[in-house]
Amino acid sequence: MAARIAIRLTFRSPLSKSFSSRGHRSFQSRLVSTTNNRPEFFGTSRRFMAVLATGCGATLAGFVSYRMISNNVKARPVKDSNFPAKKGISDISITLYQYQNCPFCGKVRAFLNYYGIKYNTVEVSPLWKSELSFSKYKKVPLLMADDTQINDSSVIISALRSLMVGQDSIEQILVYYPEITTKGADGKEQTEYANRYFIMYKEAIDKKSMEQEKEQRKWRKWVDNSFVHTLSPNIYRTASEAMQAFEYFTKQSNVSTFEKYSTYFAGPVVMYFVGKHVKRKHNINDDVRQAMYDEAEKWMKAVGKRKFMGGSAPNLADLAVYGVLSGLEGLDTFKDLMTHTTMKPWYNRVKEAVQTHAGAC
Ligand SMILES: N[C@@H](CCC(=O)N[C@@H](CS)C(=O)NCC(=O)O)C(=O)O
Repeated sequence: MAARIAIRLTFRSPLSKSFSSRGHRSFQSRLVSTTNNRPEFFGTSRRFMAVLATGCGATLAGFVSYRMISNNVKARPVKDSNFPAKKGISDISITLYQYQNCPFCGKVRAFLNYYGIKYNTVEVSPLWKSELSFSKYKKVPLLMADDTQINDSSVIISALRSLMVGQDSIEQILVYYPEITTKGADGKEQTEYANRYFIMYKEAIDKKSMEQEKEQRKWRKWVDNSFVHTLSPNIYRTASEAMQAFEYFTKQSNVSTFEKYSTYFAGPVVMYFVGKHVKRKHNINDDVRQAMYDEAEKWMKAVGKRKFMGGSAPNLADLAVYGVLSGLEGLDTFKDLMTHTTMKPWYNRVKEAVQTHAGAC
């Protein structure tokens, strides 16, 4: 693939120009301990690895070395002590910038609610996005942890979970999820985050936990790369479903009356075509309902006889699947999914766990 690659590490305030060599070394040893020395390439997508391998022309024997990344960004090593001391998750002020019905935002809310983490939300206006004027990144969800900005739902979840299980500060943790910008053959910039599905443990974990982590990563990735893409072609499958979704979403979102009525006819039409575009782009079967049911049953088969994929309690994959669906509850798509698949009892169990903050300690 003729791709040009630029690796850009995004450092968040207050360390915007700093980089910790020690932090990165311990990061590598942590990867080894969580992957049992198997070259799982940080859990990043094959496409990303292919781009890296081609673009850099480098042999990637297991993982991208700190040296390679730091050479690209000409990083200036700093001591770990340059990072602020760790604050516990409950001592951090968390603000989630979101659209109420965005599936990726639903994922983050499911995570925060399940663990009983306090947070504020800012509902972003989908047309003007004036609430994101401070940020170069213009997608939601975007999360502020005190003054530190975190982009991308899966990075947000992995970083916050790492904070809960480790001893590093959030600023230190974010070094482990570098932002990587690639330019594809079509000339468009794409942003990836290395390790986005990895939880960074401070201590080695046992073999059983390692297997559970691997399964969790696999299905979190499936939510982002497969399952979520079967949803919008269903939500906007027909003109009347597109209208229903538009009505339902605008009722819950930060759309002014003016915005609502100025887009009243255009909105559903645009979304109808967006649904078709997503269907084509992700090569989804013409019977989009069936395609969604099939994916849902794949998930249920993976859960098997367990109460949750996580066993007696939901893991991050359970929360992710629940999260992307939770914003659709008022729609025909959701009702059909619950009626025509075996998902409902599992869905209700996760919903109960999330609503009662069952993961709070
Ligand atoms: N990979 C990102 C995807 C986020 C995403 O695509 N969000 C959509 C809303 S659902 C968005 O902000 N799109 C840009 C827009 O609305 O202009 C994540 O997981 O957070």
